[in-house]
Amino acid sequence: MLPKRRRVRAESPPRAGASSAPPPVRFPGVAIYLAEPRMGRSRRAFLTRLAQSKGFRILDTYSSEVTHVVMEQTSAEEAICWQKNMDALLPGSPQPVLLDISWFTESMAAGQPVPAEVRHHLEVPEPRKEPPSSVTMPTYACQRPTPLTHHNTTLSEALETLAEAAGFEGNEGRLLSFSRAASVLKSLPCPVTSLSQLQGLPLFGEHSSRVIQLFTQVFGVGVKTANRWYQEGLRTLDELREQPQRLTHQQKAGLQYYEDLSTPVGRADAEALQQLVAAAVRQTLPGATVTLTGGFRRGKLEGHDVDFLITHPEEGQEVGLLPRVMSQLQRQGLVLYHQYHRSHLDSAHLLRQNYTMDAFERSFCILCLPQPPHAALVGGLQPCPAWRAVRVDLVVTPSSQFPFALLGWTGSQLFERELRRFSRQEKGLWLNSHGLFDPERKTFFHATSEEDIFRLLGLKYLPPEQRNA
Ligand code: DCP
Ligand code: MG
Repeated sequence: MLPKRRRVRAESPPRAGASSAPPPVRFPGVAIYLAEPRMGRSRRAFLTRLAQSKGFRILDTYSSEVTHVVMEQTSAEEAICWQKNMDALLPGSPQPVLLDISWFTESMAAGQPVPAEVRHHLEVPEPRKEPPSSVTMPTYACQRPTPLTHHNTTLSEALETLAEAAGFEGNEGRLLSFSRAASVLKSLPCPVTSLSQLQGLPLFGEHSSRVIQLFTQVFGVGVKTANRWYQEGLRTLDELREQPQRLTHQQKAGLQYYEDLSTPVGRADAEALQQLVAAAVRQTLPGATVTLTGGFRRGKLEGHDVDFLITHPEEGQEVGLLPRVMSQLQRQGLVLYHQYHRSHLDSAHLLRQNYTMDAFERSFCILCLPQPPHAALVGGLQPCPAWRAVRVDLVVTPSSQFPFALLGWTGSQLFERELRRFSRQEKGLWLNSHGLFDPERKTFFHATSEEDIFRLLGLKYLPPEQRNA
């Protein structure tokens, strides 16, 4: 996950402008990495120059070449934790010895590497007994658990911001690299302790990306449209409101309910919506079921919308269901906006690989969710709002495709991408929200659960809470 830029820098001498190159390496079998957490950058630079002057090879970046890691004022536990993270970032690399600074100073005094004795070692024996699988990081996010709460929130959020910025610049490659790097951090068993591991990441933050970001927060506005508006001189949402002729129906609704739609939806609201939708669905077609998917199924407490999957155990019963459900919700006064997409369930769609949308019957809507009166505010000065607007996606699937749709709509988005990439590259199979296809035999696989699909792909089952890649 370390960016190229940092690797390049690592090859330059430790002090820019140093007048002479370091003396030749006298001990080619020893490559030392000075781990920074407790050392500080200037001391590390000083020790680097000292060691180089004596013919030691010091690596500025941690890599598979490192044979000796030296730490200062670091406990054995911290050292092991650091090592686990490094192993996860460089899976399969040989393990260097973890040594206290005393080994380094004695070696400097001796003018050569002294034998590493027990008193120099930082390792504690227990973690060494763990099976190797606990410290390796499989390549694909679908091969490793990614919990919702993890040890590296600050760093993963920073990387996700960079991913988002790359997305705004239209740079899909960088967006994916940053998203994958953030996801690796989420899977690490311990916190990353040295920020220097993330040095060299390009920064952003120009005015244009902020405005474009603001516009894309309006429901129905993508990066291209936001960018065009910026080029045309628009800068604020009020300026947009003054130009309704520019806006589609969807964008008008997005602006009208902007405040509510930019306020996260809580789990209680998602559950209340499930009740409303399930009642409308049952009333329209007895026996039909409504499943909460998306981030809430992965255990998130908040989301930008609420995603539901609707099906009926008897295949075919679900056809044409959604318009009737929408009419029912409309009669109850719950629909503020909706956009209906009829199903395109023909085989050509089922085989499409790089689709951005699946072919299910679907409704993008903004629903009006009645809010329970807030006890603390009753009789108070502030009237509590009687309702709030919520973005809701309703998707209908035939029961034979339900497990694939459930897997596809549970996310996270990166997890889905990785799952499809894994299927294609490692198994030669095409996966989407409709099915799993073998292009050689030209056959679809049958599955009755998500577990079946993981099995068909040769993957260990990961429950939704571990798909927060
Ligand atoms: N999905 C996908 N590809 C898309 C759109 C959606 O794979 N182009 C899947 C993955 C998502 C899920 O559908 O996790 C739901 O989409 P959301 O955009 O609602 O994402 P989340 O529910 O995960 O996030 P949030 O909590 O912000 O709603
Ligand atoms: Mg969602």
